Amino acid sequence: MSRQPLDHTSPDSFSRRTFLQGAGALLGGTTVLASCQIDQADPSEQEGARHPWVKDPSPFIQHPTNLETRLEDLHGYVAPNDRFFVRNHAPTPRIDRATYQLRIEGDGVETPIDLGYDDLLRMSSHSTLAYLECAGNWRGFYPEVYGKAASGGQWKTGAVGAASWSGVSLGTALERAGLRSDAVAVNLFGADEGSFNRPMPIAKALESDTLLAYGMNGATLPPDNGFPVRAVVPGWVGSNSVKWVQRIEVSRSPIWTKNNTTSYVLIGDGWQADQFAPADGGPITTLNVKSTLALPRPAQLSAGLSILRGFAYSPYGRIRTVEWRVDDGAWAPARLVEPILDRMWTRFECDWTASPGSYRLTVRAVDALGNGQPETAPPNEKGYLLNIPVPHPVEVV
Ligand SMILES: Nc1nc2c(c(=O)[nH]1)N[C@H]1C(S)=C(S)[C@@H](COP(=O)(O)O)O[C@H]1N2
Ligand SMILES: [Mo]
Repeated sequence: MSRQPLDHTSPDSFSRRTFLQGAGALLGGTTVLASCQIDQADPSEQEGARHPWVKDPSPFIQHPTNLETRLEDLHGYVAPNDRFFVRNHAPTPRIDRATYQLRIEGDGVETPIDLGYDDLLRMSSHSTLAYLECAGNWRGFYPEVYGKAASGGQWKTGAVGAASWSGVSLGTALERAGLRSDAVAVNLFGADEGSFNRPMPIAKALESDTLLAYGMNGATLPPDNGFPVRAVVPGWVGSNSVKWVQRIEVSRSPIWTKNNTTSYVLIGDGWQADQFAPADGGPITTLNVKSTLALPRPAQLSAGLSILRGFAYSPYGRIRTVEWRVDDGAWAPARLVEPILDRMWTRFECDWTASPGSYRLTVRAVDALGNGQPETAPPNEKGYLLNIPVPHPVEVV
């Protein structure tokens, strides 16, 4: 298997490349770039049919079909695979990689093709570090922010995770089928019940970091996170990162499906809908800037000095500043922890000497382009993309 040079076109590419070369140490000694190191054991053989997921759910906040990460459990740069959140619309399908086939078809390609798992492993590999976040992350704060719950999973802050992903650039796979120059949209379908799918425009599909990934943090993709092959669409809402991809449709006309007309759209006063027909509202694509403390909610701390930790992230560029404050006090800068890369989360720390009492701690972030978190924003029916800073309750004893 050839090891390809990284192909990053962003201005941050140099430091990202430097980081990737040193990433083995941070990721527990595995070499993230060499896809030939992918563990050959078949995770689909594991036990676990009792749950709609396969991984041990005990470290997570459990929702009916979803597993929410406890951010306070993360102590490294990436979220380990056994702590990475799971968002499932249907139970995790068990797929045998020996018989797995990925179909690429549609009027946007010259020749429909089928690719097996080994075909993908033999293609040029591409790795990237990126965070994934569910559009509904923080939805559980709707009652305290807007006085009313929004429909959907009541996530707090743990429907987000960062990982190193390895696989094949989606564009490289599409080229195998003879991508037509007049193709405009790509839809990816999962092998789960209901065949979860969400389209994206061809330009996003052809970004080199838009992947068909088979590796995660130097290991084989876990079943719950998409084994054998998932999409990774950095910077875009998690729903575009379709798991268990088994069919790709390339089209010469825009594609409208449930997941860009009635779901994953912004509906409500203050959100323009008319211009998005046939969708009920604007389909959400790019994520937004957020920051959060990595503490249980509510948190309990001992009086004296605490080093508070957290994560800040932006889909647009690197995090430039994180600020924090106690109750309605003055904002103070938090300390950013290297590495600080675009499309990854950045860890931050705040030193806090506190005496016993009840407090509300708030954090807010700004990225290198000046994007930050708003003081106010209109709610939307499905509770997507909330990024108003929400105070974190802390009890000091
Ligand atoms: N096939 C399939 N892909 C899917 C989903 C799904 O239910 N089925 N959920 C999507 C959503 S809404 C999110 S947020 C991400 C979550 O990825 P994860 O479960 O690996 O954290 O997967 C996306 N891909
Ligand atoms: Mo999601």
